[in-house]
Amino acid sequence: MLRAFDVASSTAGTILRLGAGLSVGALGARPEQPLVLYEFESCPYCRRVREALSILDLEAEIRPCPKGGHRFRDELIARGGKAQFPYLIDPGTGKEMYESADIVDYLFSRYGAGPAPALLQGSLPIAAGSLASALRLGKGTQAEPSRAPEQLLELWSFEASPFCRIVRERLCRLELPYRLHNVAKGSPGRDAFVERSGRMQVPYLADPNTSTELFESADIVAYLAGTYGA
Ligand SMILES: N[C@@H](CCC(=O)N[C@@H](CS)C(=O)NCC(=O)O)C(=O)O
Repeated sequence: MLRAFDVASSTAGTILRLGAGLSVGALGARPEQPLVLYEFESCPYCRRVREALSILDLEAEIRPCPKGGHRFRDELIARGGKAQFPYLIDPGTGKEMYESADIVDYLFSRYGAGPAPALLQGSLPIAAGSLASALRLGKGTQAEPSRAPEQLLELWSFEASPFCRIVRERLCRLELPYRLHNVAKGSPGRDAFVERSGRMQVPYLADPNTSTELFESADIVAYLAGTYGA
């Protein structure tokens, strides 16, 4: 029953956002180095940026900053001067910035082939994203005690997937940093992913710390809680 509500409320969030981040759009140049994003899952401004990453088929190192957490929040305050999310770093160009609208514009101008779609612009994505997060009853908001991994975890995902969201929420709450491989519909990265994992299904987690790789959101969530939850 709980699981059914979990999936239904996550799916409702995707519908509220009209499927943003389901498919890739027109792509431009690729980053020289992976992007870095400080964010937390339930933040509607962060969601808008994650949607852009999926549409533009961009990978990023995610540094989760849930409320009450310190692992990356403190790092961001030291770096950028304030606890405001999202914050993007593009190591290949040296650009760093707050403000989701500016980040989305930057990503589309640098790595897209035209302006950001209307779906990501203005206040509507923020209103709909806030409602979507409310339906999730605050999951992906508050930090939980956890052990820090030595090496980055890796997650194959795309923003609109209800099952991927459930996993990203848990990674967020446990403040577990990960390399986000976006493989939305139409992603050129899908072939390489299938070659590695054996089938086209996300979420898929790889944890180099324990040499574990697994499908299935419920199994991944249980694995993360059991391995890194304190
Ligand atoms: N105008 C900013 C607003 C960002 C914003 O208000 N983010 C909230 C989270 S949704 C925040 O950083 N709150 C501080 C905190 O969580 O401690 C943007 O579009 O990026």
